[in-house]
Amino acid sequence: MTKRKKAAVDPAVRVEELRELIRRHEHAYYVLDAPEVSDGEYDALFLELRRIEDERPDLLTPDSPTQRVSGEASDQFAKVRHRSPMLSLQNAFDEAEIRGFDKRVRAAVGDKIVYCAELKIDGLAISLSYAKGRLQRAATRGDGTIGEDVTANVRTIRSVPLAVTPAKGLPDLFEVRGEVYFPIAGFEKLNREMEGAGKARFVNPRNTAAGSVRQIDPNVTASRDLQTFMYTLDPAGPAKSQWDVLNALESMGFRVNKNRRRLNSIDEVIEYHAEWQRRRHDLPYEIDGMVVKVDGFPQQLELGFVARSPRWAIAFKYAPEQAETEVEEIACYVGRTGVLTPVAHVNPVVVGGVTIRNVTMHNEAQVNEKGVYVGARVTIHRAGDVIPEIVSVKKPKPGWKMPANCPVCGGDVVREEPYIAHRCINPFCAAQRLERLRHFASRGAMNIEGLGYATLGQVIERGIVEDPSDLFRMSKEQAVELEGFADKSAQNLVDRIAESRRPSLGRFLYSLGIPQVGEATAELLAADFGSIENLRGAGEEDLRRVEGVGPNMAREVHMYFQGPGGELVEKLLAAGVEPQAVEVVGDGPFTGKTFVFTGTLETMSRPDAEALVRKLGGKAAGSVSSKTDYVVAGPGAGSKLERAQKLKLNILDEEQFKALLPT
Ligand code: 1X8
Repeated sequence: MTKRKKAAVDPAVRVEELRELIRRHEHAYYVLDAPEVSDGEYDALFLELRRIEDERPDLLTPDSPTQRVSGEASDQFAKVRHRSPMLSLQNAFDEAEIRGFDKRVRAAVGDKIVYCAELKIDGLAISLSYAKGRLQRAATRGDGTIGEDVTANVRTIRSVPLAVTPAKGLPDLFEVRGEVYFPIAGFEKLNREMEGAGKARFVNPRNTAAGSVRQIDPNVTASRDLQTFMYTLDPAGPAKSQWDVLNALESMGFRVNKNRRRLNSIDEVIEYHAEWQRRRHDLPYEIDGMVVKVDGFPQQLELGFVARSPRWAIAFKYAPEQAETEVEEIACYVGRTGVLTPVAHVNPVVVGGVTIRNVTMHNEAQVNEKGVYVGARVTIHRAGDVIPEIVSVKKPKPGWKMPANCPVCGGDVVREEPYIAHRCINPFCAAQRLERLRHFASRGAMNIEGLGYATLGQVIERGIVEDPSDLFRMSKEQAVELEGFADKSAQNLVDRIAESRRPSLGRFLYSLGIPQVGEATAELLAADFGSIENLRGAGEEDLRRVEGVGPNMAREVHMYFQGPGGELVEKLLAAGVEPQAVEVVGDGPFTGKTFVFTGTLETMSRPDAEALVRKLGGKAAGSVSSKTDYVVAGPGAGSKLERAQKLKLNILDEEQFKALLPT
């Protein structure tokens, strides 16, 4: 589109035009997140500008958009003195402390207070010096008085304007301050690249942002997708409040965080802080609190400073989500299927407001990928209700090995290819038995209240219970002998077990603990097969037809019912457990009708036909009785057909069955 055929245009005019356009598009793209042109159009403008500048070096200026990457390496950062010290903030960690701040403020300047609340970005503070609207220098905070000159690097950050039109009333020289940060998505992408290249992961976005800004080679900084939020203007010019400053910065083209609010009381501040505590994980960057400032400059002036902190501002922090600690032991936990899970016991630390003592890892391979060992110093991350995780190890060392014997029963531990997991293969392992029982009784399964580890441990130890079916035979006399039980509680326990006897088929299936079958799969299987009899009779092929069931799962389910699992089901049914066949909610053309299929069908599988019946409101049963409404018989039909004929039931062939289906 931009062919170089512009003889009529004065290059000196054209470069200015191009710079203007490119700046506008960069601002729209990097600051406003609202691009006005395609990447291709932007690239074309950029290329045209670079070509003119190559031909006419006399037209090149340091604030040209082409000059973001200097390519020049500085091996050390020069020290620079800030125009005015870069302040640090006092912290408030809870409501009492923020109320204390409010009290001090009101004692000093009276009750008519407006607060300006802004998100506290977990980044790196920088100061940008402008002279007549041009970026002269960028510096890190350093000790607050003297920082490091990182101009070459900061110039590569696209949301930092190299040239601005100063707001009215600003002097020739002014400084803009704010935060450089690493967006979470970019951080994760970088870590994927590091992993792909076999290099160590970066620990967190904050450190990585700091490292990226302090790179020797600006090209590295340029490759890192850093971002900025600015919040201070010094001097502030005609602005009369922090709120004014933020708006002035925004209109000069700086990137300013939109999540800000002016609030009239500390209660509102606390509420706003709580709101962002809930929402913080929806943000594409990390925050570690909220900065609360007295909004009006006259009041800020009156409040003044203590040491290096303003008395008119405070950081109202959230619980840190990362902490360093030491691994004291790597133990193994045995699950209900015998899978061994490595657990790092660590020196207790508070992460994300919760004390962490144990961190679970997936398997041996993961322990070694991370290089975790006893004595390692590790960084733990825990965000929101997310499970804690070791994100990095100080001096990683691979070589940790799963024990060769189960830590609970001493049985053999093996790794069955293709699975990564190691398993204790002793089916009588006490740990597995306990976990299977606990799973059976759990909320999503049979939902038997009051059957926790302590009670189950006792009933196993006393030989009252070996498998779940034994629970239904436990007497009140046996229960009352258990530690912590008396007459009434023993009766309660027995009653609650009895009450659990009629679970839905889905819950029942889930409670069995079939390998790979979680709650969702259990429901799928229940909906498709409708009864435990149908499911037990299903072949691998039938199982694979269920949406969401893959070949591995089909094999596991099939094998489960062929082996000891089938026996357990028998025992449970014999003990009086009655899984409730799936009833279709709502009405359909087959509502109230029971079908039995026998023999082979030509155009559909039996499970599919049965699923269809259920979908249309009917029941698909496994055996013929006088309650059966229709028997659909195909070639090879045997005893079921005979019985149906004896009972004078409605017998259909496949064609007749299909004629009943709605079109
Ligand atoms: C630090 C930060 C401030 C703000 C946001 N994020 C930070 N990390 C803000 O005021 N919006 S102020 C500040 C400081 O003064 N040390």
